Amino acid sequence: MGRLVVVSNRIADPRKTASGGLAVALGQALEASGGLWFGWSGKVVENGTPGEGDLHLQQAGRVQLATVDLSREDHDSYYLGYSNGVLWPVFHYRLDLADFDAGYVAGYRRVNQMFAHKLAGLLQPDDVVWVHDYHLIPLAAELRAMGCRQRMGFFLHIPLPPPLILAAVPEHDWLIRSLFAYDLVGFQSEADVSHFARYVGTETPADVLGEHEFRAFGKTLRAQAFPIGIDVDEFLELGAGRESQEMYAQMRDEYSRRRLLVGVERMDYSKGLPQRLKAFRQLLQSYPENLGSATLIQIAAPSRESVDAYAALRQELESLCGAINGNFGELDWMPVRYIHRSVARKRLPGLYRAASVALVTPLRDGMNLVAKEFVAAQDPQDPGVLVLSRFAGAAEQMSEALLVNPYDTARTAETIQRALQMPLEERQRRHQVLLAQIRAQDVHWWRERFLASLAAIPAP
Ligand code: ADQ
Repeated sequence: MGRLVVVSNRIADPRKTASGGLAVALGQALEASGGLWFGWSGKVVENGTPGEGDLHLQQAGRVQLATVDLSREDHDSYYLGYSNGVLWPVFHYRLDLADFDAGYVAGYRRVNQMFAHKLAGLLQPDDVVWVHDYHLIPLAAELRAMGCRQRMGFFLHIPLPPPLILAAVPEHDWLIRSLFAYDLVGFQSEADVSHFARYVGTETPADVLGEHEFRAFGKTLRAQAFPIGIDVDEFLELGAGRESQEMYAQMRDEYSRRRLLVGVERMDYSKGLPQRLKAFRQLLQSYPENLGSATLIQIAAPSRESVDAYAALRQELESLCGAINGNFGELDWMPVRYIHRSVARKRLPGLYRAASVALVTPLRDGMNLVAKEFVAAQDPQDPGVLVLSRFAGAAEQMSEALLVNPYDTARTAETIQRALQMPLEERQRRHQVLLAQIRAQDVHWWRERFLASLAAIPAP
């Protein structure tokens, strides 16, 4: 196989631990092939010309990093507008939050064209191109239009909704047609693959050639589930580090007389935060033995704050947390500690390990890596319990977690109570199965399976 070229909206320097498991895993593959990582620089040029941006090249070991600046107008239409104001909500089944402003798609297309143009000049004939996520769906089609014949794969990190939800996007046929410019399209879960197959079966003239093969628009496409994992060893190493140990000791100390529950995410309406807080409130009401004891640490890192729906969510959360603390709190006990900041990655394993229960209850999630990180961080002798939404992609693999419907407040509260009461033996047994599972299907397995499938497809 030739050089690997990874394209994603944001790129990360794979040598920095702050970047996380995905960057490390992709970085390793790039190192091995002496590859190229291409994406937006993160810089917005006020008064810049739409469709134009400077290209920056930088060497990081054997990996070349190539980034492009965006003009304000491009950033607002491609990134905030179409990617995060249309595709993100619709793909998470939230048609009510989508803003189908016609100007956004023009910017989305323009930036994909510009990226394709800049990238085409850097490609070598035997490169293998791996494009990531919803920001870049039409990239391969633009590259093909410029004559690029390299093997190209696409991985969608977020869910693909059922056909009739997808069809609400005015440009849905263009988006799916664009996917046929790739040779391989990867989804997080079998549910996503089945939505794709149903969409293609009902909305396009495609022939289904086999379980994972579709032919339409003069092109054959393979579409399959590749559930993403974490780098378990990297996470264990972080857990053994000083920062994580300190975090653990500090939490254990401070909460020695309490039961700790933890939630960690980006502040996003897909993560089910208000529903979770309501379930926690119900827990305190229905099972008063938790009063003065159960403490939920909810970390919600700021995210996409200039998109309107996010500001409304923040207000709702702050008022819910305030009401729970006001109604149930005591001078020496606050039921919810809500923190609107991110936690340093090096400290995360210590926080997870100090918790008796993790609440990972998104309304929809492509995969959800926090669920897997929580399992990796536990002490196998005395592990915490994972309460996981059945609507996270991770639920397909992690059936030994306690699965919940986050919309069902009463049953979720009941399940949290069950998690808090679970006997040691059952906790150990469930943890052992979950750990073996996330180890077997880790981020390296994910990357190798995707790239092997892509390599197995005959070059176009
Ligand atoms: P995200 O929606 O960002 O990712 P997730 O997979 O849960 O969701 O988290 C990604 C990483 O961010 C994890 O490593 C986690 O530890 C870290 N993180 C999240 N909140 C944090 C916080 N407050 N402080 C510090 N670190 C935090 C998208 C999709 C997911 C999919 C991933 C990967 O939405 O469904 O699992 O991509 O494909």
